[in-house]
Amino acid sequence: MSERSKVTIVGAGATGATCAEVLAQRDYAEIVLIDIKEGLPQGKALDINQMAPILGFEATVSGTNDYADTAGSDVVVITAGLPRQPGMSRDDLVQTNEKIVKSVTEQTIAGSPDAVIIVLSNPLDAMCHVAKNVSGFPKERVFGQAGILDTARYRTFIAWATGASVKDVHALVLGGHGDQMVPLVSATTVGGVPLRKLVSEEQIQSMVERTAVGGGEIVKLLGTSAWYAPGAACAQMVDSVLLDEKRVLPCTAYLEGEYGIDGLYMGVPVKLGAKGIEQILEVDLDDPERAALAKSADAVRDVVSVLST
Ligand code: 2OP
Repeated sequence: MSERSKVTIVGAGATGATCAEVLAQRDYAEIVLIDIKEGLPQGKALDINQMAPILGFEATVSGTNDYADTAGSDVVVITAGLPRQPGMSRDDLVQTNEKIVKSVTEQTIAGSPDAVIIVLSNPLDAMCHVAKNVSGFPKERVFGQAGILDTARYRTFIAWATGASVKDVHALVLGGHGDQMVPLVSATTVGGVPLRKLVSEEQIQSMVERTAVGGGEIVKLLGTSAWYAPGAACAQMVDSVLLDEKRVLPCTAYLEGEYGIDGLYMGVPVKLGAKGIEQILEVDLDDPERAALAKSADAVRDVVSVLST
């Protein structure tokens, strides 16, 4: 009987497998990769396990098509669903992915009623609503990954523009995981120095715009959605929960009045620990940022309104 925490990753596509690979290398969890496609999770799990002797971690990943094997999970990561193809917005996926997220949520919570659920499937904000409504779990235990990825894109562009280490770029992207997301320029610093002191307003605007369409830029290049950074972002959230790290990270959380938004999943900074979301933090926004966040909330509401769950 393993003493390790148990993480189930639903969907053994590129994002789910990347999340499993990054988590396996952290070496503290038992990881179950599940997919409807026979052979896919088993094959990827075997391949990741065979990295273990080379990279020096324990081989604790299993692949399955049977939800019984996921029972007793501490965290469930939902990556299942169709990815975007060129010309598609994330919102174009809503009806197909709603059915998939509904079904996998029902099947995973049956054996893992106390799990924390982390959603990655798109359209992300709406799929968080589906997972919460279907599971009936408290909002602290159902949330989504988007802000870490969006912020990582923004931080990368800033590191390139300033020639500084990406480690010293501190930033925050709020809002829905769509083209109306809100990179908070007022809260962006490089080694504590405000971004506006380092680069021109024109450069900042171009980085903000590139961040907002950052997922689409990769879809155009690859013909499908990104997976390395999304998988790693999700693993960072799993770490913070299972290691009770209390990291303050931008995550998609159910808001009930915070930021003036009620009854909607949106990206905001939260403290993540063993209980899931332990606190939602509110930062001061300037007027344009507040207006942009309201616009982003409207865009998320439009997608949520077509859900039947
Ligand atoms: C992205 O932004 C997959 O939505 C994800 O790349």
